[in-house]
Amino acid sequence: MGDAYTPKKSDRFSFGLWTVGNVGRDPFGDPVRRPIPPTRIVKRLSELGAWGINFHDNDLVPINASLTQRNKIVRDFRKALKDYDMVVPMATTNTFSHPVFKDGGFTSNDPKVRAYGLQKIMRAIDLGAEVGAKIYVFWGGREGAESNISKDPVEAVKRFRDGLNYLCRYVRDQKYGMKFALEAKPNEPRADIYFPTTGHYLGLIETLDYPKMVGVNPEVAHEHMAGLNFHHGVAQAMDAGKLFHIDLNDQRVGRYDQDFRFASEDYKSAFHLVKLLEDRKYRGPKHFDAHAYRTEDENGVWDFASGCMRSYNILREKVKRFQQDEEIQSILADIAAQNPEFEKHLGKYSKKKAQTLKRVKFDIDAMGKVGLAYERLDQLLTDLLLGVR
Ligand code: GCO
Ligand code: MN
Ligand code: MN
Repeated sequence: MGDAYTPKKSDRFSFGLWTVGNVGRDPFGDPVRRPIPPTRIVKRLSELGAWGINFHDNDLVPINASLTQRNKIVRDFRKALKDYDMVVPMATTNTFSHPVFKDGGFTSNDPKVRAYGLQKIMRAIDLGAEVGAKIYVFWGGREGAESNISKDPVEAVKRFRDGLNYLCRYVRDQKYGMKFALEAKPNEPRADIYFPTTGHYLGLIETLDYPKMVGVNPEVAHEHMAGLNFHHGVAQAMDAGKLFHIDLNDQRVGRYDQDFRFASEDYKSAFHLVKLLEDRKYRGPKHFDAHAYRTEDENGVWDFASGCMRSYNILREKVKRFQQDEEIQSILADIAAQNPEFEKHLGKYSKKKAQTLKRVKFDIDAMGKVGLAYERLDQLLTDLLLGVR
């Protein structure tokens, strides 16, 4: 059964144990769902057409587990992966739940906490390597402040860099062949988190000891929380060769961190994103970092998971139609039309070119009067997205 939008393994869709496993706790209310055992999550997601499952160390192994318990949990999980043909594309560490991390891991003022943070991350990296994860995500949810007098922000950046450099060397030493992906967020749980946007991380990466090992993991909701255009940020990451991973979900601007089903709120932004990923042949994991509404029981969780993947595939189909639409394509061709008379002035600088360009006469009033017909183009897109084209 199924239709053209039914997900397939080749779509490379992944979820986190913490996403479908979300129990619906919020700052005002208790859990509404019971935890789903990781092995059942693997089975159900695979049946729905997902390809990968990601986790934080403690989504799989409780923080206080003994070594024997840990090894049994990991054994059972690996068996489920094999039985249901699922992979672990990405792993990460929980450096935010335990009270020890209340003032951050990497950026805590207390060296004892920073040392424990490194130890926990190294153990989590070992766990990730054991199940084949090739991408390791760093989301510094507690790396921030409420009282900005409590930490020197330059020192915080330095500590963050020191931590990443240390761990890059650890991964190289162990020959794990992993890459790191840094995930920005402006706030929540901290009032302000360091490195609030993907662009901030792109800046940091170039200052690291092994910049080639490190890229970004942009998340729709996080950039929308900051009021930014998500697909522009993703484009910049692509341009820098740094789009190692992506967190897909949805979010209304100006709200709390909603983590809604992908494309449930803003179809148009989601279309632009899918178009960018498809046009540019992004082949990394497409990870849904979202969760079911708090109103749902476990059935609702699987409806949520199917919905994320289905919406991506519907939008991918819309991208195809957009590319095959003759009227739209002819407008785009007009927009992209070359003008050799002026192209020759652009591109690489030379002294001669600059001298020539400085003498060219431009009729800026005439140039300013030309209408660009973007209204028509955008309405055609709207017709297409709303299903009347
Ligand atoms: C959030 C974040 C997390 C991270 C996860 C992976 O807002 O809570 O998006 O879900 O993506 O910790 O490192
Ligand atoms: Mn998030
Ligand atoms: Mn995320």
